[in-house]
Amino acid sequence: NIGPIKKVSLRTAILVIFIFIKFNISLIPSDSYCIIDPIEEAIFQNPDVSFGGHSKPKNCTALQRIAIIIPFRNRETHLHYWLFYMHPFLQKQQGDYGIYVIEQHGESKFNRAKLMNVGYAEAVKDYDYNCFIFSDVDIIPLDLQNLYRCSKKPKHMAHSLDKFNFRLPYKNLFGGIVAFTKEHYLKVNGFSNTFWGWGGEDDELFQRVKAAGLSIERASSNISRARVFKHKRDRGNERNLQNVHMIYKAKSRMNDDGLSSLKYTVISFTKHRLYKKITVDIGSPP
Ligand code: BGN
Repeated sequence: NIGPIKKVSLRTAILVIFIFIKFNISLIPSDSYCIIDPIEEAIFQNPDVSFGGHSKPKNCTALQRIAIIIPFRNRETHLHYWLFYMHPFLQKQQGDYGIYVIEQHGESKFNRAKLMNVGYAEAVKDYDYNCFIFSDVDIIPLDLQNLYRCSKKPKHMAHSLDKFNFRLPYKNLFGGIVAFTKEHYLKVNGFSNTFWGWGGEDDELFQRVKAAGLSIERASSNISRARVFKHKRDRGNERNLQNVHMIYKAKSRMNDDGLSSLKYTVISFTKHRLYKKITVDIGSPP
């Protein structure tokens, strides 16, 4: 049996709680817990990453020195989320790694594969890397057991994607994230430089691997589960079906089209807190 005063204060308390919930009012100042931009949070949470985006284990010497190459244009938000998620992930894996964001300058059609080659060429000048991981900016691994390392064979690291219901859509898929030792990347002469627009360059790389007498490996599909950030098709990266005919000519083309024929001009090379960004002019389709 509660008295009339207690009844009134109980009603007031319920009313106040109702108003707070209804109008989304909080007593905590909003910017004390909101992430305004994940890059700020990523910088704050990764003090051990050196300026320019390099990190290595403190108490041991890693056998692999890993360059992570990300082809890029107009995807700042994705990059910030990628860095936010991946720096802690790579440090937990005790990687000796550096992040290279290779930005295509200008408006001509996007050439993902050529940007990968530029990333390789620039990274080897920067540090004694012996492993190269070529990754899209919008793919995040979901399992820490998916090791960002090179193997004895070129490795496909993104074959179990949420956008394909975690199934391999076709047997030869070799897109998203792949890892090559220096020796193997040189052996296949890198990617082709001639795939402008979306699609096929990864299929052609798979054919290069085969033509070089190598085969690929994949981790078990539950370990390599990965998430792809949703996005619309980028302007300047429309599907290019003219590329299709080149895929199966990889064997005859690979010695003349790739690292050995790579030409580009560096527009800028900027060290950011958590990565290096190299903006390059890679020309335009013929
Ligand atoms: C394929 C693309 C790949 C891409 C995968 C997954 C082509 C070549 C013409 C058939 N291949 O269709 O580049 O990684 O889809 O999205 O477009």
